[in-house]
Amino acid sequence: MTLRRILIHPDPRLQTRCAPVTDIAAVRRLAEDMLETMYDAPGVGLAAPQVGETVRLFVMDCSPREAPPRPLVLVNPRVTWASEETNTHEEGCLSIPDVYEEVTRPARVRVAWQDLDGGAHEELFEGLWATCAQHEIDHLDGRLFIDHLSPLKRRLITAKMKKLKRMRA
Ligand code: K1U
Ligand code: ZN
Repeated sequence: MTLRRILIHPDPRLQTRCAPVTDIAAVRRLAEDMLETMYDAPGVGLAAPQVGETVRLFVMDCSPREAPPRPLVLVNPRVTWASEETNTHEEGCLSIPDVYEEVTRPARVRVAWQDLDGGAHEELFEGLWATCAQHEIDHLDGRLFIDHLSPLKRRLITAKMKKLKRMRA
């Protein structure tokens, strides 16, 4: 397994609507690398465009530290139902380091996806799992959590990330 470099906003690959995965065998290695990269970061989720691959795949593990790990790989995920009740959660993003802002989203979502053997799954997520799944599906649609904020906050955060990228270059 290989650690992949995580892209920092702004980057056109983070603003791209990703293509469906058609050959699941071809993304097995990518998924393994993404899980390793997510745990190493550390993070609770990671979407393929964050490592430069614009395909509809994300990984997540929002299990509490004291619980056994539950690594999930979601290929071609889609929200099939969202609750009317909302939840406001502080979000971060591995592509926008050290920025945390509150975002309001549906409190519960049902998500359908394929696993790495092509098997079909559907599950109701709540709490951090629901927030993270929606954050990651946003990534697959070229949206970042800062797109849920005011234009002024978004501009300030984008300027901060441009400066960070210049310093790192
Ligand atoms: O997609 C990403 O950039 C990953 C992101 C997912 C996420 C976090 C919080 C709310 C919604 C979505 C992260 O994992 S940021 C890092 C983080 O939240 C975290 C890191 C270590 C332990 C626990 C959480
Ligand atoms: Zn993110």
